[in-house]
Amino acid sequence: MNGLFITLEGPEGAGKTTNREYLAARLREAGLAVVLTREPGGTALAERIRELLLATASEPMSIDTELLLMFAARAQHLQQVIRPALSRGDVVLCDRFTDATYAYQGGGRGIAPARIATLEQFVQGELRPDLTLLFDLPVETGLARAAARGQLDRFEREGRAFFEAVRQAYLDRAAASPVRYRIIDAGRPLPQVQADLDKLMPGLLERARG
Ligand code: Z5A
Repeated sequence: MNGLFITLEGPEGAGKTTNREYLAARLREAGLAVVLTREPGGTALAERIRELLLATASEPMSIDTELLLMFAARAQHLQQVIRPALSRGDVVLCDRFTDATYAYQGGGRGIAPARIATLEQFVQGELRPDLTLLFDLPVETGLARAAARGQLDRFEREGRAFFEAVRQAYLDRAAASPVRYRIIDAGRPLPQVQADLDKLMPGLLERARG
């Protein structure tokens, strides 16, 4: 695979969606082909799985169902979008990927990382992101931003302890893989966050052009 696989991660309201648009625009200005996508979702079928995952239903979803649906959506997304784009040599900018599973289903729900790793290997084989941008911010700041948007989805209704565990799981993973991760302080005003992204651009361009 010749492309560059970049994932954007972080807790609620971290600004992943806002900043992936910014980053995509900068990379396209530089002449690169960029595929902008997200998880769970990214294909018609995977977006239907996303709806199941985010909706609050009358029947509680078991944590194993949640885990398996995340990977079901990911399998479809990999086959339809991510692997073909990387084979073409494109830059794939993906809003959340398997680090989110380790953070939410692992840190948040308490599923053992080894079980997640088994599914990761089954669904992805050796494919892992080349670079992961972790937008980190205090839980209360992120929740306030998410709340300001209006209706909360099934995850956003979780309590503060859940989101603290998610944030910590992300930080632990970043500490364990410092080469793959860049931690961005996302609690600052947007221009400062985007100034950090600008500083990453020369390195990204070099890697994307091989
Ligand atoms: N999930 C999971 O459990 N396991 C998995 O494996 C995967 C996902 C892949 C949906 O993800 C849910 O799926 C998610 C985890 C779970 N849980 N939740 N909730 P999602 O990525 O679609 O949903 P999200 O995390 O809730 O996204 P978000 O809240 O939209 O956050 P964001 O994309 O990082 O932020 P944003 O939309 O760019 O910004 C939020 C608001 O803040 C918006 O009004 C911005 O204008 C504002 N903003 C952004 N940056 C700033 C700064 N720097 N200052 C001030 N205001 C800002």
